[in-house]
Amino acid sequence: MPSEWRHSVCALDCPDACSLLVQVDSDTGRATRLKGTPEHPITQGFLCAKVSKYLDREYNADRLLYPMKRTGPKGSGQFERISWEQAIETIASRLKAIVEEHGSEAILPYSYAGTMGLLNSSGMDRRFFHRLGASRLDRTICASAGAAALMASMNTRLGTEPEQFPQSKLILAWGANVLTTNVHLWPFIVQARRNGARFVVIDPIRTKTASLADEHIPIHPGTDLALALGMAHVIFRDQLEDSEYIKHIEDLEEFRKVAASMPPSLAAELTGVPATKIEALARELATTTPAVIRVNYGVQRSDRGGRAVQAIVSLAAITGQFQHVGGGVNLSTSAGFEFNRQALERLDLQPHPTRLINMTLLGSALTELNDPPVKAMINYNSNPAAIAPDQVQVLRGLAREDLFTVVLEQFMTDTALRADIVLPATTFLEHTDLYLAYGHYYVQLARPAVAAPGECKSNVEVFRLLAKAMGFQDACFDDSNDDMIRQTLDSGSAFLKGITLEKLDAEHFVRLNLGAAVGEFLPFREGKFPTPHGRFITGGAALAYEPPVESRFGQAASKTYPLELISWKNHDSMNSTFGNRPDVDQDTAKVILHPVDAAARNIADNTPIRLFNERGAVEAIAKLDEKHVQPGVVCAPSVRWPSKSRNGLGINALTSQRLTDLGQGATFYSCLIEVEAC
Ligand SMILES: Nc1nc2c(c(=O)[nH]1)N[C@H]1C(S)=C(S)[C@@H](COP(=O)(O)OP(=O)(O)OC[C@H]3O[C@@H](n4cnc5c(=O)[nH]c(N)nc54)[C@H](O)[C@@H]3O)O[C@H]1N2
Ligand SMILES: Nc1nc2c(c(=O)[nH]1)N[C@H]1C(S)=C(S)[C@@H](COP(=O)(O)OP(=O)(O)OC[C@H]3O[C@@H](n4cnc5c(=O)[nH]c(N)nc54)[C@H](O)[C@@H]3O)O[C@H]1N2
Ligand code: SF4
Ligand SMILES: [Mo]
Repeated sequence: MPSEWRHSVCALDCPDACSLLVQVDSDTGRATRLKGTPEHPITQGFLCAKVSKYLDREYNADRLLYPMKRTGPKGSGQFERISWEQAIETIASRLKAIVEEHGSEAILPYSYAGTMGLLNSSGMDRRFFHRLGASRLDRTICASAGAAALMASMNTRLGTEPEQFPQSKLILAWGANVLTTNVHLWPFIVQARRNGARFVVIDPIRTKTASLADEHIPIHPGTDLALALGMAHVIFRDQLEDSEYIKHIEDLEEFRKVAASMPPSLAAELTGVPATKIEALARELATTTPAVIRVNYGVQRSDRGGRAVQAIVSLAAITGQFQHVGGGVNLSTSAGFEFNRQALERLDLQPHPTRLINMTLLGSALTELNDPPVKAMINYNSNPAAIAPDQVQVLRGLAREDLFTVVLEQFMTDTALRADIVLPATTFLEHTDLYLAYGHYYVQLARPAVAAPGECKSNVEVFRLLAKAMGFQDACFDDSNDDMIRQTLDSGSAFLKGITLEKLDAEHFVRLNLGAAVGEFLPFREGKFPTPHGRFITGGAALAYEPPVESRFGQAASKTYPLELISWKNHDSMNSTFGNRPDVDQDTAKVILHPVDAAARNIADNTPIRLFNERGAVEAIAKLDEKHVQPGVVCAPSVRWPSKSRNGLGINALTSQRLTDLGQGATFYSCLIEVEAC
């Protein structure tokens, strides 16, 4: 049968932002195969396990195909099909009535990175909500602590190019499960190891990444700040800092002082990492060039997570690693994409300044907020019923009969199940979008590779329709996708010079103009941080260590809830996306316990257990494994669909709305629980 290969871009929330090739049957227009683009320097022709199977999701019988309205009680799953005209008209008239009675800030958008495409995640939607004067959403659920840390220290978020990793002699994966969450970095690490690099993983869990490393250093959850300070202590004590490069540090003396208060013996007590190991790792980092730290978001999902990231980045600064190709730190590359956000998002359309609501605090926002209360929530690119912390409270909020909830979705998620109006959404294979990446420096464009099924519409189209129905006359609501892409690329930034829509259409992916050849981008070689004085800021006294509230040494430590829960990323899915798949469900139903903790509770392998604390309880199947976790730590592959869980609640029934020290982020990985057989 005749077929052709079309280009696309994986839109999932992943640093790799892969370039895809979609084989499409010319007769039927149906996609028949997916593969990674061989020529893309990061994708290198392969896809991760979950997206290799994406066509199962694309053509799944459970895809939402038509607009629907609720006919039974909230959450009952009783819906009837309606037309798009009816749906848009119902939404617009409800929103108008809410604005009239409670003011526009009673309307809350809720979205995250279900798609990373700019037009569909921060384009027409932002214009619509800004023009409406809705509350703004502070998008803190994932990366805000780490992002705030980079901003505090460097006032930008640039990271070592993946292409430089083969030159490294020491690679630290610090709270980074590379093989699961960032698999396209792996081949570069393999190359580095062939060239003699040592690969060390710092992680409370013995992940697959950790088990394949030269060394795995297990650490107590949330204690990375203490480890980083302990290492800095050794480096300063033994005068191993880079005496030239430290001139580029603004608050060096303050950093010395705070490090002096964390001798390796104390760091060892707090982190569970032996003092000899802390000494050795510190010396290795200081005396190996180039060394690179791949720190990932695992580190910052804890009370002290922001400052931990700042202290880790400071280690790279005092050891001068930013000077060398193959050195430095990689948390995110996103600041390289200096798009014209103002033109894309149009904050200026706001009729008046509006309040900011932290998405991590959704449970409180829906149940406690007043003046005005949230009366309407429009949800897209996110599944808060599964992914937001303090799930019992979130579900209580979503159950409010007086809350008008609209959900734009591809599947009947737990959030969609609780909607008043459900709108069927396109997938990334079906719409146009522009992509940045947070794990590399290539801008990408995707055009629809296949037709949208049923009556699915893109978020851009839906918000365009809603704007019209609300009577918004502004010309920006008539912009085509291409208009929006042109506006976004037109920022005057040197990094984007020459990168046009036409070029992207012809080439699909284009490297940013970083002013350096591939693999040679060293923005901080001579300091020159974009901070007020051009110097790096460690944070100094603000880095003083305190244990996370919910941890073995924290304020909330108790005999009632003695176990530390980490609900990390599942290898085979993407947050709650793919939650529709039965096989994902079986994998995520298992929770890993250390045999010592299990024995103390009479829990046998492969038996049902109940995990609980004062916020909620979750049922799962115990998997005993003395290799994966240390005693005292419980590990749950994170967010499954609550409706598919044993007792209708997911792991986030246990996590709290406590926020991080920087960036007001979520503290998913600082969570105390107890476990019992059931
Ligand atoms: N397969 C897959 N890939 C994904 C995702 C997914 O759900 N599945 N999600 C995507 C998203 S949204 C994101 S944000 C990224 C996240 O990517 P990562 O940050 O790499 O993923 P996490 O699993 O959150 O955390 C990484 C590691 O940190 C460890 N960790 C937890 N607490 C601590 C701690 O206190 N200290 C240290 N040192 N380590 C700790 C965890 O055990 C885990 O192995 O991955 C993206 N990629
Ligand atoms: N316990 C625990 N909780 C966590 C985490 C954890 O590790 N542990 N991780 C946290 C992190 S890092 C993150 S980023 C969040 C992720 O939270 P979310 O951003 O909510 O991610 P997903 O669960 O993947 O849900 C994305 C939804 O968007 C939908 N979608 C995809 N593309 C489109 C589109 O084009 N249009 C529309 N309308 N919908 C679309 C998908 O069908 C999917 O249901 O979860 C957080 N929650
Ligand atoms: S999820 Fe990540 S690794 Fe998998 S195809 Fe998408 S961008 Fe690539
Ligand atoms: Mo995330």
